[in-house]
Amino acid sequence: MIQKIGYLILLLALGGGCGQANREYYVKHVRFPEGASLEEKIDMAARLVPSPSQKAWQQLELTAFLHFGMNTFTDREWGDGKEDPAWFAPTGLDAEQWVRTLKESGFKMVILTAKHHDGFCLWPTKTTTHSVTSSPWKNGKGDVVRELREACDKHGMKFGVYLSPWDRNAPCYGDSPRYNELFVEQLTELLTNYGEIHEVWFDGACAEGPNGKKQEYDWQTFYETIQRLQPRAVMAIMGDDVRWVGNERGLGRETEWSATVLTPGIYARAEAQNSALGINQQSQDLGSRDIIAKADELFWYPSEVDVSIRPGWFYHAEEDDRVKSLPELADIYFQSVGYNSALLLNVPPDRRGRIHENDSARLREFARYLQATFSRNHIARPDRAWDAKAGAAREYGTTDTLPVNVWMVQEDISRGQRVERFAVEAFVNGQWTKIGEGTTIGHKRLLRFPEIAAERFRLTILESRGTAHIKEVGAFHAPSTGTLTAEDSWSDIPVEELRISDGPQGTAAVIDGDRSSCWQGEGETEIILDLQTERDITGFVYVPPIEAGTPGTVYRYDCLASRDGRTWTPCVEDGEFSNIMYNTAPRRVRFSRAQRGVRYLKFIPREDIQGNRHFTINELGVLL
Ligand code: FUL
Repeated sequence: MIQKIGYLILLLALGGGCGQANREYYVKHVRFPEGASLEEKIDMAARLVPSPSQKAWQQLELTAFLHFGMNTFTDREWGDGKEDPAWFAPTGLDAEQWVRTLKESGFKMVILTAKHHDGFCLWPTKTTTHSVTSSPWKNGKGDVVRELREACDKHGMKFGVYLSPWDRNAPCYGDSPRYNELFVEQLTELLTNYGEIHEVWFDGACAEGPNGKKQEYDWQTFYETIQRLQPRAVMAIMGDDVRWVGNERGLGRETEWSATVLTPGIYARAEAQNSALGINQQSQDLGSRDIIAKADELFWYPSEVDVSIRPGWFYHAEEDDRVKSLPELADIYFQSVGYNSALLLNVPPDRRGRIHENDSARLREFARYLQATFSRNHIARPDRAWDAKAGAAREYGTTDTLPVNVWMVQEDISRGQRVERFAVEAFVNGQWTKIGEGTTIGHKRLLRFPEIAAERFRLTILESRGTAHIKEVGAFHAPSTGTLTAEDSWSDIPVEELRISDGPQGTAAVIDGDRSSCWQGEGETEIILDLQTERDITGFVYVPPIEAGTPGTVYRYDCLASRDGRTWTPCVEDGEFSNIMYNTAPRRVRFSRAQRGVRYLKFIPREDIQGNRHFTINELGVLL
């Protein structure tokens, strides 16, 4: 049987007052003693915690899937393994462009389909000639896995591999022991020669081989190979670290328990146990009291939501206009990350070997949307830890009374997932008004509700499995996705409504809504935007040149606001666009205090990234 850290019981001496009868924590797995009462089971369930790798993985939240391979060139979703390796011919493969694009969009890890079901290997494996080695790409000397690894190292991105157990090319597939050996060899190459691997992704597809026999995978050995070579990697889907959410639509469960009764598919007992409970990966209830009452064991097995940005997993030119819209991506985010799941968003490189312009433009919008929403938490002291018993409530003050429409709450999952039901209220016009309620929390729960401006919020833990440990809360303002679809969405005030009140010649280029045109100038310069009417503003945006490291990219600056164009109030102290040399995403700067009744906004570049007074400004914008 598979032995794992999950079978260890971690004994933690906690300080008093946590309210649990027993202070043991169970890492990854707990088996209930025979005859345990529901109360005992629930108490144990509350003390089930993730392994360190699972916890680190849950904190990543955003991972990108890269489906790329033979299917990219055959226009198929599943190849049959009979493809000619000569068809694999990217014309300008640029793994760095993939990683840069994804990094700028907030992704923390990428997972590449090193081998899909067609058996074509994207690295020069010794196990088969059905690989890049037999393709014309780089005269057979190419290695996609290595190029991506290097790009990931350069840009500080974590790296994972998808290796399909189902192989429609390998002649020994179906001859179980022989194919298992080949598969372990492939796994060994990937986990030995490419540095640290953070996630190993196996789907469960399984079929008959050319001999007509159904392949039986040796999960135990696959598992041990990963443990031996990459002990910190999580094993996903056909693994016991990360659970498939159950659909490819980007839709998590509103009630999502990481502590679940679903036995991972790699365990021999999985089928019998799961069918006895009447559950599978699609079931809605995988962790309620009712289902725990019937179960013998529980797993920390958090959910991953995999979905493609396009209709297919692989690139198809005919889908260039069917890239998911910003509202769709925003919904996916709230229904995955916001539902205690990690989001694995697929962005398939095209036949050049680049992320297509339509996908990268959409990813930039998505990143701007997330940045606009989450860069400003309106709660004062949001990370005050709180040990909450069922029925307990805590009030949170705000930093301002600007409208918000998103509530965030996180449990300290290193002390278990416990909250079963909670409510959020806002104090408006002298009374508490309920703005939302939810069930589970776990690593993160986001609630959306109509805009509300309040001085205080109140979180009530209505039901919990013992004392819940609330780690952090937040109140945010998500802009309307409808207004963010255009490339000019770096400014909350449409650029057409802005004017240049004063500035050197050519400064109109900074409000023309076109990122490719810019203003360039030398020395002491002031650019004054006229908002045309008095507005309450919360920040401004500087859009630098697209190319990283362009001389003139502003590094130090001042920004001042005025009602009349004569008296100026500084909005930012020692303005500095940190790290702008390497990250050229538009800089959205939020002021420490909202500025009321602003008609004019003055931007003064002081120094560029090379210490010179030569400046390039592509666009400026205003944040409301
Ligand atoms: C499935 C595969 O069959 C699809 O082609 C895709 O790779 C998806 C993520 O996993 O099992």
